[in-house]
Amino acid sequence: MKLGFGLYRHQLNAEHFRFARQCGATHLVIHLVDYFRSSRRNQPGDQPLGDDAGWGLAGDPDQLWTFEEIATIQKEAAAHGLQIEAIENFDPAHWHDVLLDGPKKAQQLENLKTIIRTVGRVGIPVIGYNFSLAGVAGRVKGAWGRGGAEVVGMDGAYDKPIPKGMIWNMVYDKNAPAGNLAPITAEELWRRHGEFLDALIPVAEEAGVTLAAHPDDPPTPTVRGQPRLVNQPQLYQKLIDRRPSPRNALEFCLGTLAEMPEGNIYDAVETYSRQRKLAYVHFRNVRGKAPHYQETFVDEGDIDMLRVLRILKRNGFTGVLIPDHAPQMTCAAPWHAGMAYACGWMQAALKIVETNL
Ligand SMILES: [Mn+2]
Repeated sequence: MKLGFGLYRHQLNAEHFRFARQCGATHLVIHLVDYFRSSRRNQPGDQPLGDDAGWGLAGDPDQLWTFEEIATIQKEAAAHGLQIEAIENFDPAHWHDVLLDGPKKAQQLENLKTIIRTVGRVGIPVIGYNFSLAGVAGRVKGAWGRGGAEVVGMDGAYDKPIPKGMIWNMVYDKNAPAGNLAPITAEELWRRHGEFLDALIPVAEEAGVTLAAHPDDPPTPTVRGQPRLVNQPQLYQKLIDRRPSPRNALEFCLGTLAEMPEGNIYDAVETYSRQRKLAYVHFRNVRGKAPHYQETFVDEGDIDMLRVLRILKRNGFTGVLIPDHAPQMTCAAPWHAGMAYACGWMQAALKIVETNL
């Protein structure tokens, strides 16, 4: 197994590449969507949190990520000893009508095909995505971690409707008419996702790129009044079975899966790693169940992370694990300290498991 590190768009620079490598990472998962450009609430020194207005403006609908742009980042990362394992998340500007079943759907499926082919040409093996209308919304922050560390969590359901012009917690049309998105059913969301897979998996197979689905974070039955796709561990199986292919796989988020009210995290790790469906892992711990849970330090929450690593090892998982989010630690660099702590713990845990101690 390999230690990876997730970097947001504004962190794709030499300073952060060096920091990730110093933490022991050999691989990167990078975000090309900028969640910090225009949000009132998202702080560049923490994970994005947002408010009712989401994470600010989506990107340029007419500007798809180019080969040159991605290859340049890849080259710079390589110069720092880091290999890019995945690009995480599509830009809502490029696929809002795929999620919404809107008038630009056909054109935007072509956008996604172009992006998949480009990423394949650069040589990055995975694209992580989250097929969700509300996206990652409804979470709050508090000093709930060990020693009063500031962490993110959920304190009750969040069902304030999504305003028109917003999708996936970002604004893709700031001139949208007033009013809210009409709620859809879970069946309709699954139908849209099935069409997405049918259109894109053949292209992903050809391009040599795995599409990896993140479960719904937070995994409540609805967020902002809209259904979730994967908010219980067994729904991952439905997603896999909808279009069987080695390129239809999972961005396996331990924290989100453990937040789910049903199932058991160890069974989920066993079931999906045995099927070799884990493209990469978000290695994050949590306390409680949605809609009342808190993220924790990696060694503090409900999940026995060593037990998880032993299951992964037994089932032959050799892929990348990234810390996902970490608590903010009280010092001059709260994000850096939290991430470094997580990486140090993971390095030691991986050594123990890989050498059968
Ligand atoms: Mn995650």
